[in-house]
Amino acid sequence: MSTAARWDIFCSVVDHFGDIAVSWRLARQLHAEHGLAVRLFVDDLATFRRLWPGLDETADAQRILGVEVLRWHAGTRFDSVADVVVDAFGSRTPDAYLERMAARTRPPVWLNLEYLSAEDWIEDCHRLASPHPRLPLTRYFFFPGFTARTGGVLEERGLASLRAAFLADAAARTAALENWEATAPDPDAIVVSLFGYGGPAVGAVLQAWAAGDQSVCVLAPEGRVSPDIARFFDLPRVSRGARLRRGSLEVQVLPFRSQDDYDRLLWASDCNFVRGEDSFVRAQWAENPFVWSIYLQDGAAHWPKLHAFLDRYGAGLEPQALWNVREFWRLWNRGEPSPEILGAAWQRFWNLREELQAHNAGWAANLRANRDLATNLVRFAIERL
Ligand code: TRH
Repeated sequence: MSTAARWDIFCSVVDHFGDIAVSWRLARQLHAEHGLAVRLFVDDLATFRRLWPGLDETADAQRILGVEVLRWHAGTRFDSVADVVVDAFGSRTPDAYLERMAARTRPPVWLNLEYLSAEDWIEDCHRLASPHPRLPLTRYFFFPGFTARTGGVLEERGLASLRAAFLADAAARTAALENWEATAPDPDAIVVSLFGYGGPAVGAVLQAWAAGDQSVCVLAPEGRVSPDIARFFDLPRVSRGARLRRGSLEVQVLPFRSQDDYDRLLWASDCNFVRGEDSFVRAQWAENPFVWSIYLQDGAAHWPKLHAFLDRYGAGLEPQALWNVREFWRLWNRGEPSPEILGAAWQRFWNLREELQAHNAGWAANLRANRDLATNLVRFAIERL
């Protein structure tokens, strides 16, 4: 084992799934691909269990896929510190732990894993050192991102081959949809996976699809969009198993499944509506046309982030094509309530599907050239030990 063999990741779940989604993916990968002993401290096992149904919500300590998962609360006692310590997304390493870090002759490498962004400034802040105000410790900013001057994004080794094998095997698609409890969509339907934060744009796009000429089959895991689906179909609520039709539209409400299952849902769909951070990245690895619901931030800080991504991602597209993508994404994130406006923008977006599919393959190849986030973190840590 190397001197950077023991890693502790602290994950405080702020809301939704993104914090634990990324922390868990990272922890698994550090152990499976880099042979590291990883402890994942999490303050919300109930949310974690949604992504990993085998997890025991009541256990203070459990080992999953070789990762030691520990419940983290105010009374957590730390018997040891690791060689590398990661604060995921603003999680604060507890003071008692920091004191122990500082007491070591050679303090651990301490990393602040930041949120993903395509903005230029992150390249300047990536890898910057920030001294602790009191203790002899330095924390380094580590920014995931889309360029070679950032930490990259998470991608497990072999993911591309898994996807290629899935796409080459029609039976695998059928099996995946069955596993999601979905019934086979009409063969000529556009299959859309729908994951988002909900709001008036959901009803508007459903209306546009229902009124359109082309069949659309929406596969929607239960969650924030469910009330909007129910409202559209004049129902008090919808839950998994619901099959609803209006005009050219079919909506299937699915269960919420594991992260690995979710990848297969993205691969099996023609177009993916995703959100936040982790599903957004997975849609990029899926390479199908995708639409991003960005996580809303105070002071509308999410808009520059959305456009920064589109500027980078769309650099290789024809200007008119990029305009069409930007317009649909902008209206979707604005919560555009008019089915006519949103439907027309969707049509312009969907007319680009072949161009986008080809473009996304190139985009994924470029991301891969930056190396994956876990490998970049490991290299950075080794340099500093
Ligand atoms: O849940 P999110 O909205 O998380 C957000 C973002 O990360 C945001 O940036 C952050 O600030 C906020 O949390 C606190 O979206 P995200 O990041 O896509 O995470 C969702 C995870 O859920 C992702 O790993 C995919 C997974 N998932 C499943 O495992 N099964 C499912 O059925 C579905 C629909 C999703």
